[in-house]
Amino acid sequence: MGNTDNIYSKAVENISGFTFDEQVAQVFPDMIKRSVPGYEKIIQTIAMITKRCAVNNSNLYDLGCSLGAATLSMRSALKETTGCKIIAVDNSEAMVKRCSATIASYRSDIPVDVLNDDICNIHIENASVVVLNFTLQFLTPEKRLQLLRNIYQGLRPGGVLVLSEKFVFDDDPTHQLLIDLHLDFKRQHGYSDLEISQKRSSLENVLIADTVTEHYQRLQHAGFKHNNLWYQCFNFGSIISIKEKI
Ligand code: GEK
Repeated sequence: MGNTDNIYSKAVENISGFTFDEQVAQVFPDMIKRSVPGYEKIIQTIAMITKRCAVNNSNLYDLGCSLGAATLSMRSALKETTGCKIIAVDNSEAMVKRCSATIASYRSDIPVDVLNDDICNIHIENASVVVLNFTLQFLTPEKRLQLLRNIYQGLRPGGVLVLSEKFVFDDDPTHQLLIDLHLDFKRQHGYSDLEISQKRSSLENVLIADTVTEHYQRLQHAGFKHNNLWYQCFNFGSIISIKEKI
């Protein structure tokens, strides 16, 4: 059993900006399942996408890997391929330490490199599958396009990017309703109104969400011509982007 997230359960006078430190890493699996509607569905489906899209002798990337849930999902789907390698990257030392230990504890012949680095510094090459599962939203908006360009350049023809994000909506009533449904989801999963509001303050200016249209436009600027939502629950969802075959 993992640890329960009660980081924001007591009232704090000055809420500081959210960071992926040791305290967060300790409770992360519980936190993300209780905070992100559809998280487990997306992790499971990453295995299905991998099974269909990974090709022999290619690289797979998990950018902003946290504890490696998407890496493990991809690795479970690579049994019929040869010569594949997974590169998992996170700039939180606490996450990377735990991620490496978790990955090493499962037996597999598929190599995984876990790197403690900024995903903006990573050279993507010979990639068949790239996963950005709820990570792009934590980059400053100016860095997002360059990262997507790097990913597009490093993908093989026919390769795919799975981009999962929290969204905002231009249409006000839709935006408000989907946010309220997300808050209900968190309450249903045992978070108090105090926890919800303190977490929201800590994420302000740290998690900057875009509209689905802004994502499509940025993906197109980066080179991707084939972009579509494959999953959405309330204000969270996942886009699949395909690099054209030659
Ligand atoms: C999962 N994908 O379980 N470079 C590297 N890592 C970064 C950067 C950066 N510039 N910015 C943020 N991170 C995971 C969940 S969590 C999503 C991803 C969430 C890392 C950060 O340290 C954290 O581990 C992760 O991105 C975001 O499928 O907590 O909402």
